[in-house]
Amino acid sequence: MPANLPPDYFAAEEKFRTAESISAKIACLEELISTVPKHKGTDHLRAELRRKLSRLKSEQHKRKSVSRHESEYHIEKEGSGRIAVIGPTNAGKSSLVARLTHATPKVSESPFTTWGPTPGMMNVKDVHLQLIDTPPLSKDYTKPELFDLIRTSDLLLLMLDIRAFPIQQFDDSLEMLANHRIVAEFLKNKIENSESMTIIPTMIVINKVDNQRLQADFNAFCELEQADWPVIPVSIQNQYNLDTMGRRCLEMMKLMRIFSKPPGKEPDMSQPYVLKIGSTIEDFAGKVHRDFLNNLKTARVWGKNVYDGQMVGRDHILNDGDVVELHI
Ligand SMILES: Nc1nc2c(ncn2[C@@H]2O[C@H](COP(=O)(O)OP(=O)(O)OP(=O)(O)O)[C@@H](O)[C@H]2O)c(=O)[nH]1
Ligand SMILES: [Mg+2]
Repeated sequence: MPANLPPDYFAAEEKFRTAESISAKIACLEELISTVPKHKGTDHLRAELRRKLSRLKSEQHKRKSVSRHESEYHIEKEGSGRIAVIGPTNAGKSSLVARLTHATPKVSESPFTTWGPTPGMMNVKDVHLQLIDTPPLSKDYTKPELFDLIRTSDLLLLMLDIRAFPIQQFDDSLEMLANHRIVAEFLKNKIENSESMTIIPTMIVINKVDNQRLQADFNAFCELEQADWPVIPVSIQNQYNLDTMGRRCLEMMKLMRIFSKPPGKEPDMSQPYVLKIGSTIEDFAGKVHRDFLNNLKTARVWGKNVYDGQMVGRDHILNDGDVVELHI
């Protein structure tokens, strides 16, 4: 018997899919279960959702009971990817996280202000990315757990202060990472034994480029270093280049946004599905719902490399910003 699910179900499912913490997931799943009509055709689905709910609840319980012993560096992954903001003291790491998220890490002109990590959520073109403030990379003392946290990140923002010997800061930071077997992706062709290393995409963010003179210093830094790696000048104080930096984060994480259009309706442009660049219609269908993946007959796409509303097959490769209508 077909499930005949109401539109409320798909809206609630979307909320569940994008919920960012265990407690939010539990609340959304409870709402989702309440939208499923009770009849023979939905028995299986309701049982499956209830199983999922009980798994989430026991996970939440487990975390609560161990959290007192857990390191503060053990942070739950949320959003479409994790970015660690790392670098020497006073570079502006906490300022960046405070500016781009709702988190409120302490910012101060005195060195060694931050002693633990603080996660926040950054919104880039409606994609939610976890941005984590971290204590300074310091040769004198850095907790080993910081490197564990770095290893779990999808992207590193190595932040340096243009006014505080950035070349030295750059070399020292990369050396400290290498000592913990972590290598910026742009260096991967220059190292031996890369199999035993954790290689992570890394963008160098040069902060405090507040004026023209400091912009000239930034240009000189790039020239001296012959920078052929991802680097961007920013000023958190003046909000200079922060939007561009966010967009480059998405590019470096190889993420793209795909919008779903129900047949006969306008697409929902406020909530993209986030997929890896190179994903296909089939990957998208799998993200939307297993039913779409299993029963997909055809799809129509509006966007790049297609005519408006062009019919495409399962293996059509999507582009960032495409709108897709799935037909089952
Ligand atoms: N001029 C200028 N100052 C900035 C800018 N961004 C941050 N600062 C200042 O730099 C100082 C250090 O900022 P924080 O964000 O605390 O630096 P941090 O990297 O978190 O430092 P630690 O926690 O010690 O590692 C503060 O006084 C900030 O106000 C900027 O764009 N321009
Ligand atoms: Mg700080």
